[in-house]
Amino acid sequence: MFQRILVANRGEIALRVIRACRDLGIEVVAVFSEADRGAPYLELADQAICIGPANSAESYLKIPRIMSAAEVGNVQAIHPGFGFLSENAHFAEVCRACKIEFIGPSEDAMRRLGNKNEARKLAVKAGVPVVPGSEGLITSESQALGVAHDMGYPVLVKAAAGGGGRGMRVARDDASLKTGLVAAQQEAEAAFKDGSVYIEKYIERPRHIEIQLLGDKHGNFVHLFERDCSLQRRHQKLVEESAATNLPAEVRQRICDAAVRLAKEAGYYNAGTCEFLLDKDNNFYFIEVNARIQVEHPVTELVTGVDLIRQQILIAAGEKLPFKQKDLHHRGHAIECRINAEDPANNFRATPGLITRWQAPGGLGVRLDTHACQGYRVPPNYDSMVAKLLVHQPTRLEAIACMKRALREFVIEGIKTTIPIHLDIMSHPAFISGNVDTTFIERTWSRP
Ligand code: MV4
Repeated sequence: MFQRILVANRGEIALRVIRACRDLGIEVVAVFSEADRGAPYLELADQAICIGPANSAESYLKIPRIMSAAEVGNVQAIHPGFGFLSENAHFAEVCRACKIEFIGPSEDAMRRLGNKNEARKLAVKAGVPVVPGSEGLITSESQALGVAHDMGYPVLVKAAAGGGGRGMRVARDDASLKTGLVAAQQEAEAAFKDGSVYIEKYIERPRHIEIQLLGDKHGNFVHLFERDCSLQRRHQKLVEESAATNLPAEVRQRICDAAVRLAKEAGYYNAGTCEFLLDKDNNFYFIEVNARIQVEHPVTELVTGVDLIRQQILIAAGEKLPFKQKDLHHRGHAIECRINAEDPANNFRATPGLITRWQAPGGLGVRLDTHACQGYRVPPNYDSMVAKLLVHQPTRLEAIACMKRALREFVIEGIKTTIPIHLDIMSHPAFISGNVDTTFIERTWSRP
């Protein structure tokens, strides 16, 4: 087992990993940029090392700086958290070259799954349903038109290297396909230095269902059920929950089985998530794999009782999964609201600054994952998430009621936050009935 781990991240997830290490009796080294110097969570690490300026390209994303800190800190493993270097196969490769364990999947699995067209091919091979689409990459306009005419409009042009909705264009006719193809290619080239695209049938108003997976290095896999992450705005998730509402047990079982098949086919290990679109007829289609721990992992921790970060560390150390599929049970209902330093009344403009008052909610079934507190200054340089508020209750309606209570208890002053829109969402009839999809937020809270 590792004696000492470095956390190559910041904020809430850095604190989450620090805690998991403490629980395991593992020493932990934190890193910080100038913008995070003096942040309270750094005091919970055994050592904290400055890795550069506020700009993440010069600190949290700078591999030589992280590796130097790992050397100075004398660690045997690095946990990358999410974002930053978490899905960077080259970083994993550098870790291996330095004989430091990367706490995540193999470089090989990351490379193959990082390309969505490759991941799609792997899914087909594993017998996992994918959205009908082009067989491989699109190399010409005439080919694109041919695929679209065969499938029928609307179609979606997607960047193979894409993610987070970048390099995607919907086309509803030949004209918009021609312009969308070029636009998607250019956007992908600029964002990922890889302009390759493919085409899928466009699924209107899908739900976003994802399956949490764990695999060890001995070929054992389990799923930890689903999360419904349909409530998002501009590809930023706002609310996640488990179980997914109105999802027939038989469909749920088939999605979970499909996700495990894909993980096996990919030779995957550590934590990962398989993303699916669910159409209005409950057909599901694989879209991509997230080869990292995700922001919303605590939703799954609440309903399964499994500490996912602890499992990540144990898997990286070569241990076998301590449970089998039949040992895992889904209990109750969990909801997560992401509390961001953003003003929902002002087009979600970022609102960094000093938190002058912070009164955290609590009580049975309430979990708050945060690195912030009264007197903490939210830096303007990073993601605006300041807390994840979660509830776990026997039923969905009880969870919604508890979330409303917790949101009302939560006092944050000095900065505007997304708490008000979460209260509106929790009170919205469409949300309460589970009648939502990935377009709900933008349809309901669009600017006049
Ligand atoms: C789609 C789609 C509809 N049809 N693919 C968005 C980012 C990437 N993860 C995949 N995405 C989508 N792919 C087809 N064939 C709609 C989306 C989509 C979406 C997916 C999940 C969560 C939120 C979304 C918001 C807008 C579009």
